[in-house]
Amino acid sequence: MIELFDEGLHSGVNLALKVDKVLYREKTELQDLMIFENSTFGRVMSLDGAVQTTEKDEFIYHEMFVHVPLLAHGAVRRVLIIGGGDGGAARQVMKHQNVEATLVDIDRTVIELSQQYMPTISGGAFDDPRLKLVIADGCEFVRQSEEVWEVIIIDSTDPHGPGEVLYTQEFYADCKSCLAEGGIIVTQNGVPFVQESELRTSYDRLKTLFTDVGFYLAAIPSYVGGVMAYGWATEEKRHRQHSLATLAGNYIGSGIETDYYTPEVHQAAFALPLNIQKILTSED
Ligand code: AG3
Repeated sequence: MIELFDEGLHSGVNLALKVDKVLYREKTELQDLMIFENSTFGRVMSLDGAVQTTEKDEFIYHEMFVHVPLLAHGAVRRVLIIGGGDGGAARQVMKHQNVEATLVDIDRTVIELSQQYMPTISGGAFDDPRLKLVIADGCEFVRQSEEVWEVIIIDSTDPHGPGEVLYTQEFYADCKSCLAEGGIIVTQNGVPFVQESELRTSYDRLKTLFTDVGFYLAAIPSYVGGVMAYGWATEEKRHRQHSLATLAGNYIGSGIETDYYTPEVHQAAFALPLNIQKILTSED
């Protein structure tokens, strides 16, 4: 009998993945976590029935999450990652020399199991002395922290369950107070085609707080429904207007190696198709 992982994240469309082998399954006090093997995606991690990351396509998600803000900013020394317990974003951040990061995740189990079952995703980032790990509620952390960071990456689950608070106005405001001058916040903002209202809600909330708010796109094969949107919020408009030459200079200067990111892809990712623009501007 073929076992199927049936995502059920959205009401009208379901992602079904063949489960070749279940490697781990546990309901922690926080989340229902499963790691299984699939012939297309390699090892897959799901939380509360939603695919979080897979060995084969995580590079797209994490490269775009990290290198777009870091290379747009151009002078990042300190990065804060909220969530991201699989270590994928951390690994991309660690590619940048002279950058240190703090990763705050609420669930230690996610970190431990990712390292055990999907070690290529963090690729040793958790052993890097430049990465500081904090097990805590991201909301509490930014509310209380007096430190500042040039880039804050909100690598959360979708806005249901424990991740929901990471989409509130209060949380965004607390993040803003942890941003260095000219800093950038990037968020995981779902797949617009199937999560219209989530995109619009984040946009409206961020707009009340930041001068420049936008989204950029990438298609993540294991996220059903088309391209996903990353939120972008900053007081420094110029970070979104760099020429290709500037981005290429920053990319080459950083010395990082990538498999998806290029300066051209970076620039193009900010072009929003009309249907997505309309989600942001419609009056209802
Ligand atoms: N965070 C994003 C999960 C999005 C899930 N959505 C979906 N399957 N459509 C994942 C954490 C990766 N570091």
